[in-house]
Amino acid sequence: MTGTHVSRKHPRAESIRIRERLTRHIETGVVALAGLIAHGRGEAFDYILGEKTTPSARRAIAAAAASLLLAEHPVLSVNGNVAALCAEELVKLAKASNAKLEVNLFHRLPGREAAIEKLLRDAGAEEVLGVGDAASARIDEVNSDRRMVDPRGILVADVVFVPLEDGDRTEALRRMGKTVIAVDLNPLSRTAQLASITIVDNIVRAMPLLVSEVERLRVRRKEELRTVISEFSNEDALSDAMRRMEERLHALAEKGVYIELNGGR
Ligand code: PTJ
Repeated sequence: MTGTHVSRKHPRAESIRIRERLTRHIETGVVALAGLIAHGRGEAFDYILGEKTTPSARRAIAAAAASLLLAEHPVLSVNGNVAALCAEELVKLAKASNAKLEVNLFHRLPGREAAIEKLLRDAGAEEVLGVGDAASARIDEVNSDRRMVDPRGILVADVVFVPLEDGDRTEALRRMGKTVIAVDLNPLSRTAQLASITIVDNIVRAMPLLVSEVERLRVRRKEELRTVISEFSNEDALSDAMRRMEERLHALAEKGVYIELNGGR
């Protein structure tokens, strides 16, 4: 895999570093080509959002942490993009919330599941569900390879974490009575709209915050966790995200040019 050639002084160094990580993982088979397109869509929304975690996303993170902690069978569904960007955080989250990690792909191409499993094991995972024949159960309502699930994982889960998801499965999982936690920078996506809890934030910012929140709430009584969840409204969270984008664009439009020649962004 090739290394980076971008100077740290580049005003968009972090964004380029993330892109490079994804493109490197095209070579390893972890990331699907469509994953690059998906990332580009996410980046565009992040640009409008201001590339910061909003107070409303923090409330969604708290509700997500409480749901994972109250779950009997929490499962973290892992796709190529999320594995490439956050393997270590996924393992930390699984350990902190006692959740299982399951590889579940939209594009189940030869070798991809094994490549993702390796990445997760290298990051410290002891068990990875959903690889190869282990994904022997089917959710018939799902119209993609994502219908293949592990009978020890997503099939029996009561809470499923589905970062960077395509809408079809979220709807099917909700219909099955499961709590679905999504991370999606696009508040208009079907996933964002249909999930029980949507964290409108970049996965690279949201994951460390979610791990810390699970660690912080772990010692709380179940009653307190239930209150955190009942005080959260996904409708309000999505409205907040859209309002934030609208207000930011409005403020920037008033200014016109907002990038200065001497280094401002
Ligand atoms: O690895 P696979 O085969 O399971 O495929 C994974 C992708 C992501 C390609 C697949 O699930 C897909 O096609 O997803 P979509 O339908 O493009 O949806 C992905 C959503 O994630 C979009 O709404 C993007 O805005 C959002 N997104 C992309 N990058 C990020 C993001 N949200 C948060 N953080 C990101 N870094």
